[in-house]
Amino acid sequence: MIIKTQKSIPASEITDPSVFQQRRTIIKAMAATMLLPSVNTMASVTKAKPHWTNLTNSELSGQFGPETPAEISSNYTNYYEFSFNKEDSTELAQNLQTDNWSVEMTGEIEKPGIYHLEDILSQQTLQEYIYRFRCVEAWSMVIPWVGFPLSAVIKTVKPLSTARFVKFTTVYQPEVMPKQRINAMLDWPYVEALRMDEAMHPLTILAVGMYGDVLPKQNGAPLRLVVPWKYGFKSIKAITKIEFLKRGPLTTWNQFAPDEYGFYANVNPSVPHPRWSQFSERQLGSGFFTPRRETELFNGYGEQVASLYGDMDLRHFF
Ligand SMILES: Nc1nc2c(c(=O)[nH]1)N[C@H]1C(S)=C(S)[C@@H](COP(=O)(O)O)O[C@H]1N2
Ligand SMILES: [Mo]
Repeated sequence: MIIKTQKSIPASEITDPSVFQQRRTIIKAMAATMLLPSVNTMASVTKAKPHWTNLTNSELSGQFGPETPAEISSNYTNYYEFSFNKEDSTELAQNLQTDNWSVEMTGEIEKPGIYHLEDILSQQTLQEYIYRFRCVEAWSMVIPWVGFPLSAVIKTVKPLSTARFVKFTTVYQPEVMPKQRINAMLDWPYVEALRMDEAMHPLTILAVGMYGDVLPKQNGAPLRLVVPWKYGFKSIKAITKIEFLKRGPLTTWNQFAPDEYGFYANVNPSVPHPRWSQFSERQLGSGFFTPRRETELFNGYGEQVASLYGDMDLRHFF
């Protein structure tokens, strides 16, 4: 997000000593091998090993031309629990504890409980989903996610007819997520939500990887939401809780600035953000002279999702 007011941040929050140490080690390693200290070499130091081979490509994948290079999408991230700066989470997020992950599912369902991620995954078929991704800040990417439909998990917990909204909560680890320790700006933990029919839509996936590898921690490991027709802030990272509710809950960005970040957050070039236009987008990783792309309604997924919104006034329900 582009922040309106930013409180001053104590110096101790800016660089955690262990991260500083890690950075020095990386710099030393680079110096030793005479590599240029570029973003690319930083990524190759921390990159996860290839994890999945033989993934099938989902029929929902689009033909969009070049994917955004992984070096860019994993080193330019929005992860406010770690930093308000897009480059810092690459290192800071490595401290996140993602072992033995579980997801609590509660609320209006027949089978509430705490589910181990491994058990959830053992029931799902992973596929590759090549999707456009559009941030509300007017930049975009094309990402090959690895994941499975959210609807497939929802079916296993047997929602009641009273379940009308699905709320997602990010992990709370203030010991390693520096911004969760200071009460600047946002309320923690990060929360997002979808209407039940949006959550059940086949385009809505839970991702565990990208580019055939496990998700980098800074991109939301071990489990994140991806809703390609909505602005990126809906695609919540590091999910530990999924609740099925009768009423729509408050969500992090909507609560912070309701006039700037709507609950629906459907990509829409004709509804500007109060402080900038949404008419076009900068394509991350494209050349300097590449023109901006004209933003499409529902990020180009209108054929699949427009019917979810019937004759709703998309200016009012933005
Ligand atoms: N928990 C959490 N989830 C989050 C965010 C965040 O700060 N915290 N940022 C959101 C925003 S604004 C965007 S654009 C996407 C960015 O995903 P990426 O960093 O993997 O590109 O994650 C979204 N999910
Ligand atoms: Mo975003």
